[in-house]
Amino acid sequence: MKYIPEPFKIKTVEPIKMTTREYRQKAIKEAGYNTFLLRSEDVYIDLLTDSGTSAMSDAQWAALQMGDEAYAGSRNFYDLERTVQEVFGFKYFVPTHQGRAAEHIMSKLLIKTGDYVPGNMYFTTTRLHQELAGGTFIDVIVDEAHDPYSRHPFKGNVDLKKMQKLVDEVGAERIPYISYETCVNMAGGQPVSIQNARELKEFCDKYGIKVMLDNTRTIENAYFIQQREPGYKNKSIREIVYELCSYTDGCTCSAKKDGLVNIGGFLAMNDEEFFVQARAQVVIYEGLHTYGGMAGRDMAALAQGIRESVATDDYIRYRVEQTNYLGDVLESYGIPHVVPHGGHAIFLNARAFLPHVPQEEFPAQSLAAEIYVETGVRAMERGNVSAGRDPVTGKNRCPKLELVRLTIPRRVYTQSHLDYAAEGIAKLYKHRDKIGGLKFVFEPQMLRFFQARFEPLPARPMKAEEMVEEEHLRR
Ligand code: P71
Repeated sequence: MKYIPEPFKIKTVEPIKMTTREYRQKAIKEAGYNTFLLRSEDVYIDLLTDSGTSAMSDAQWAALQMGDEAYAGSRNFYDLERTVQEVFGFKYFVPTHQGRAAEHIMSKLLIKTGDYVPGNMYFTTTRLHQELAGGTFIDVIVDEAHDPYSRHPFKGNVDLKKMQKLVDEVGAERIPYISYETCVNMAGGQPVSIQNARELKEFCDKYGIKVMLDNTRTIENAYFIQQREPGYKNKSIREIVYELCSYTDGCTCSAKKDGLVNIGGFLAMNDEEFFVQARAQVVIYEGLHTYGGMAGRDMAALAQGIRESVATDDYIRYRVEQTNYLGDVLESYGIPHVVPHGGHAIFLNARAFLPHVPQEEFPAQSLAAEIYVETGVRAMERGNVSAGRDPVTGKNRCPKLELVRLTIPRRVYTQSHLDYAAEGIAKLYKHRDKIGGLKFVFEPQMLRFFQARFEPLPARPMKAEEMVEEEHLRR
């Protein structure tokens, strides 16, 4: 069978609203052409993010009822701690309310002013916390990751030559750790290989650099390893996850993704001293170290979610293949997007979709707004607006990847929802020459993409050479 049918049936439904084009035109204008500022009730199919948007299982809803809401020493904490230890293999566990809180604590503790923090591509919140702690982020992902059409099977891998260059230039003592992300979000949900993890760990051990995993999408990454890496076909997802984590010294995690819950996160590590310090920080910023910003019931649902994510391989196969399905349908319409397809989302290539809109006029932001007007589907910009300004030069960073992310919430939408989204985007593609760029009317200083507001600029006619460039980009 080409596509994997849902390994569950639907027990509770939530009605969603169809709106008219006129209604959506008004709504997006009021939202300053920023899909983050739309009201969710005005959205038909919400592909903004896979973060905190999962449908929980009946066992997770039952677990909620078993929440022990004691201020200290909740039994759900001990259950969650044991689950994290068993599934990911780290010795120590510190709960936080979500991923960026774990990043905040880790960055504060490990980074000193003037340090460098390499990573396999930036993530917005991760890099910001590194910068706020006085560090500088250095991209050490393989070059293929910046090419939307490279078919490299592990576009998330770290390029060890880039690591060596950084060590030679700044000295290992100024590199406290590497932030190593699984299924690299900003690269299009692209996985790392076990071999790369193993080699990276050997390299870092030689220089006394910690490998800190961004564990947000490790379950999805394990599925790609099972499918693509020699020697892993007969290993279970659970075994692969455990082995991958064994090549790292600890992790931050936004549990709102692969953890199958609506809120939650954690920090985990093998180093006792780091653990003691992290536990001391969590009580300042999050809450007591036995809840870290989560309610007892949230921890119960998360422990159950983690167990479900690795209990059988059926769930994750369906999950990643559903994303692949959307990519294949878009491909059949000739819509330019990042390949190979990622685990959690399909990323449209806005530079190729709108070659007549210069990157300084935010083509991906504009495309996300137009997709909403055309279809009622909400997507997210992942391009020049997300990348922000360079703190030194103050210039827009203009990343190579100018993308619109169609993100699939876990266990929420059916194949027909995805067919509808793809068909609408194909319709928009036919009159894409009518779409213009945007200009800022309100630009927040940090993480500007969340609250920025824009106004439309007139569409410039598409020139013949831009059409050619677009053909080239699609190859
Ligand atoms: C996503 C999110 C949520 C988000 C965050 C920032 C801008 C837009 C959307 C969150 C991640 C993530 C990775 C790899 C850490 C976090 C922060 N992703 N690492 O993709 O993808 O976790 O949101 O729980 O604080 O929509 P947090």
